[in-house]
Amino acid sequence: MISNDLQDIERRAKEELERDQSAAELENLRVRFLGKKGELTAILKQMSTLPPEERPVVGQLANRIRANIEQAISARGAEILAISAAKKLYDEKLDVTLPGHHHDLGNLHPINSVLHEVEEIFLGMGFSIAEGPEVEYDYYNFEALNLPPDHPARDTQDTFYISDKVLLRTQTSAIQIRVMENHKPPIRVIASGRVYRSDAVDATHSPIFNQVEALVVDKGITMGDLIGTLELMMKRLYGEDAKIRLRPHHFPFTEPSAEVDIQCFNCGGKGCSMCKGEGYVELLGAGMVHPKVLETCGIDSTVYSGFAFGLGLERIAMRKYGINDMRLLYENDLRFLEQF
Ligand code: 2NL
Repeated sequence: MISNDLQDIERRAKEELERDQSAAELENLRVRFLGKKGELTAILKQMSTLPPEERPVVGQLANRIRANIEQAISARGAEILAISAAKKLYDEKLDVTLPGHHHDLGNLHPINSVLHEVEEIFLGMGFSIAEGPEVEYDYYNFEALNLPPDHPARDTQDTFYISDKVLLRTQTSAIQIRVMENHKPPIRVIASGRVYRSDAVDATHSPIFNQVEALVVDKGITMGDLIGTLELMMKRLYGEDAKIRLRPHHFPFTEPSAEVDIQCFNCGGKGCSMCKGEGYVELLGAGMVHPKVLETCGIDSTVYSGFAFGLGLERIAMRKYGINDMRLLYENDLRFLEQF
């Protein structure tokens, strides 16, 4: 019976509608039941097999069922839309009263922060920054710096040799030699980086440490320029009250040479336990560039003169921040590093 088939279609369509969850599923259902190739159309095609008097009745029934199904689909469509809108609202709800996420901010390592300070001071005086290799030729590290092959500072006890001619640089001076080789005076550079010495680790020694060196070469450079530059640097680093003194010393690459001390902050020069009764604390080594070093780099020492000094960043950082054991600087313990 066609009319039974029609009612069966309506019943199944409504049943399926209840299960459908999305607009796409609904459209699929509409096509299957009401589309040109759908079930309802297929049944209407059988109308011609009916006796003529039954056709209008079945036709009306078919139209009513089509209208019912269409109406049910659009009602279900509205329902699905409302459900998905409600779900979206729920999913996207934002609680503006929740506390924010906390991100820990990193900060500079005390060695880097002192390095940046020194760099800023010298950039402000028109210096450039030079770099060089940590694996270096013996020539740049020693020979060009007036350290002959039998000099005690080249002792294998202190230097990590890689081969006869190659080593881990023991001082950043090697960088400055390369600068003098490649540039004509006037020269104003600072060079910094890791240097290596075969030292045992203790509170004031490490086989790897960091140096900064400054080098100035020009006509008429004197000891006065060296002292003025050192005083300015120390006042910037430690405050206007910083007082320095120079003691005669010896380095093979400078003549004259000096060790530079800073007056003890704790006792103001009277002598206390912090400066071991000295009133001063050693900070760095300095001097006028040895004429032999200038000549080796192709600079005429009768026309040009220069000064140089070198300092250990660890020592400066330890003084500045009151750190009493160098090892703390290398252990990367956050409880320590977060204090700076
Ligand atoms: C220290 C302090 C120093 C220099 C480094 C230097 C560099 C050139 C020429 C001459 Cl290219 N001197 N650097 C000078 C004096 C001291 O370092 O205690 N070193 C062992």
